[in-house]
Amino acid sequence: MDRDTSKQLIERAERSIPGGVNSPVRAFRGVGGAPVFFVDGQGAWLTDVDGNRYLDYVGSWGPMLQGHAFAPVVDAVRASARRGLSFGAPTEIEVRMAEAVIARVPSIERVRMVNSGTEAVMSAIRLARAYTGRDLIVKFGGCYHGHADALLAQAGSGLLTLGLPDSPGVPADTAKHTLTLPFNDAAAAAAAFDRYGARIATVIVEPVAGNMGCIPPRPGFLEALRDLTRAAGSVLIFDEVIAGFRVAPGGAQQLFGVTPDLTTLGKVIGGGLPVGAFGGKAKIMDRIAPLGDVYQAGTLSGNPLAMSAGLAMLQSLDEPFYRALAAATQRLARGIRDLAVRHSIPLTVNTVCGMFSIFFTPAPVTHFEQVAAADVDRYKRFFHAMLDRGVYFAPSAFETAFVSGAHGEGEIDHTLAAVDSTFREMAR
Ligand code: KE4
Repeated sequence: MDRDTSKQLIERAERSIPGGVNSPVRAFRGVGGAPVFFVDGQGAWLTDVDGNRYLDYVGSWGPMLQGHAFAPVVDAVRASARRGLSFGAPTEIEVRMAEAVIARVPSIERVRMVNSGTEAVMSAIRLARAYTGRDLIVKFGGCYHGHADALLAQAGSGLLTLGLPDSPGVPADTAKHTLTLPFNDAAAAAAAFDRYGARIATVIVEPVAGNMGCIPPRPGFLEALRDLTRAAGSVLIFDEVIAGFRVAPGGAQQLFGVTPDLTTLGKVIGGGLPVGAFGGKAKIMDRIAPLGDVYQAGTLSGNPLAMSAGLAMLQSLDEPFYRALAAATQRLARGIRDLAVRHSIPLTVNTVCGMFSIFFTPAPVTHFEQVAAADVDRYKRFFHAMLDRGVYFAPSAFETAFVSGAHGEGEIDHTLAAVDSTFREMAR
């Protein structure tokens, strides 16, 4: 495939944007080669600046649950834009959007709109610390919650040693309030509460991990976090920026039947426009300004244009949609597993409704150490071979692939034919 225009564009972009991209993962550093510049998306398909077409499994990292240029969203945005884009004042559509979120997510009684998942998480953490009067937060290795300082902390030297900065610019004084534990390890969480319980403000978890590839919660893990936080008076935050509205109408908390105190949302909720949200029990959320004393604000939070996109997206999602999404994803995963056996390529495919990941390892993948043991070089070969066959997976072995409502039988067949050809090449 000729991608010369993309190659020219990244060289030009690097002269004005750090790394030539506005978010690091887009730079293809995880797979090598030059990133592809896209110019158009329709349904499950993308077209790059050289006119090449690709079947898209990135979906803008999750938002494009109904595929690209989804007509109800595009039409809603057009109609809204004609009446002005943002007023910095209350609008009725913000109320309708809040009501739509509350109607869908079991634990949310009050919700505040923001402009990104990072902002949602940053705000929820501040609220949980204020509500409990505590500073310590618990997160899990391999989970990503945006780039707020408090969440850019890595595990200390020992399992229960407090955090170290995970990026320059994050003060040690900030990172030391963050404890990072192994995902899916209820015993480690219990040990942390034994040692720090009364100091723990909140536990934040991706109820379905999506930032180390797709990893479902082990049976009992989320329930253990719910019991531990309730007993210690800590706030349980489900970061559903990926899982929210993707794995079930009410997100992972509905799918797995565990109710958090706060939930953070993003991606799907904006239908492709910049929207994040945090919400939960009224007794906690009512601490947020101006009703309460915990400050949080945003110039474009809840702007009518983004709300029109998000509301049109949410209104398009019903039970039959999720059944079809899960069925398409399962058919694709079964096909990939069968082809891997035919071509003697050891791999594991994890799926949760419309999200899946391929790990080039024969072992089950339930936590980060097993992800790290997978063959990343094989993923890189897979990525580029599929890209050359017109199928666009995440340019990183540590991300999740997304199926959309626009991935029909033909798209799944096209993908499996490309996988067959790719595995045949890889097996040589
Ligand atoms: P944003 O600030 O990027 O909107 O959201 C941060 C965030 C929070 N929580 C979870 C569970 C997330 O997955 C994310 C963002 N996800 C990454 C990749 N999975 C977005 C892609 C990127 O960083 O460019």
